[in-house]
Amino acid sequence: MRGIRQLVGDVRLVRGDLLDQGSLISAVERVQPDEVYNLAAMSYVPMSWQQAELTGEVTGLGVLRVLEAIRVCSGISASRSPAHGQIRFYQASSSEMFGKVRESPQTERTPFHPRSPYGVGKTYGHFLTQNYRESYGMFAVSGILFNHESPRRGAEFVSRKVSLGVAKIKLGYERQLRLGNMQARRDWGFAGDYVRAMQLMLARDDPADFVIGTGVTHEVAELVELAFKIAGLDWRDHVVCDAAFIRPAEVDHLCADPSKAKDQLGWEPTIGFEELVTMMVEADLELLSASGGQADESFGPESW
Ligand code: F7E
Repeated sequence: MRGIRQLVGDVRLVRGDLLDQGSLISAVERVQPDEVYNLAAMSYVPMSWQQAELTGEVTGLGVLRVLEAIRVCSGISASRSPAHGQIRFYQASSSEMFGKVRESPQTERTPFHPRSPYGVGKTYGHFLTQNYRESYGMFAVSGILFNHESPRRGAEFVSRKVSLGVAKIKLGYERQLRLGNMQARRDWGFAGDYVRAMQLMLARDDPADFVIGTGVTHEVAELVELAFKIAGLDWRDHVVCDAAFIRPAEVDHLCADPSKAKDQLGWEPTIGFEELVTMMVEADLELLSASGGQADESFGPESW
C-alpha cells in the first residue's frame, strides 16, 4: 500500500495474496484482466537473509501462484493451448540474478549467479515464467530490470536513504548518514522509464525477455557525493561507514546492455543519473520542509 497510497481513489483495489493460491484465482476471475504485472516481492535484499524462507515463498513461489491463477482461469492445460485473447503476464525479474557477474555488461544471455536468497527467488520466478511460456504457450515474459528509482522509492534502499539523509542534514534534523559498502556499483535509472518498458514488452506480438537498464554504472560513493553536492554540502563532513550495513555476500558491479530493448522495443531511458539524483534530493527537501522533518519510513532504514 505504501507505494500506491497517492493513487487510492483513482484505482480499484482487489485483494490477493502471493501466499494464497485461492485468493489469486478469485482476483483473476473477478477482474478478467487483459494484462497482469507481477511487481510484488520481498524486494529488500538484506531482509532476504533474515527471512529466507518467506522470501522463497513470496519472491519465488509467488510467481508460480500467479501463473497458475492465470492458467487455471484461462482454461489452459498441457493439451489445451490458450484461447485467442489470452491474458498477458509480466514478471519483474531483477539484475540481482546476475549477482557475481560472469561478464559485463549483462545481456539476456548472461548466465545467472545470484548472491542472496532474494536473487535466488527471482531466478526461480524468471525460469518458471519462461517455462510456462514454453510448456503452455502462454504470453508470459520477464523484464530483467536493473535498479530503478524515484522520489517514491522506499527509504531502506540506498538512493532514497541518501536523498532523505541529505535533506534531513540540510534542514538541520540530523548530522550523520550511516552507510555500508560505498564501492558497490549499480546501473541506476528512473522508475517511470522502466514502467514504460514493461508496457512495451506486453504490447509486442512475440513474447520475449528483455534487459532494461541505462548501460551506465556508478559507485555508491558517486551517488553520495552528488546528492550532498546538490544540497550544497560536503559528504565527507557527514557520512560514516557502518559495518551493520555490509551484506553477507555483495553484488559488486552491475551494468546493463539494453541493446535488445532499444532495437526491438524502441525503448531508451529519458532520465540520466544526475537528473535522477537531483529529482530525488529536491523532492525530499520539499517533503521534509512541508512535513517538519517527517517522512514515511515505516520499513526502515535499518541494518540487515
Ligand atoms: O543497494 C549498497 C548495497 O538496497 C544498492 C532492489 O530494488 O535493485 C535493488 O537491490 C547498493 C548495494 O539496492 C547501503 O550494499 C551501501 O550494493 O539500494 P539497494 P539493491 O540491493 O541493488 C534490484 C534491481 C532489485 O531487484 C531489488 O529488489 O548499495 N549500500 N550502503 C547500501 N544499500 C542500502 N540499502 N543501505 C545502505 O546503507
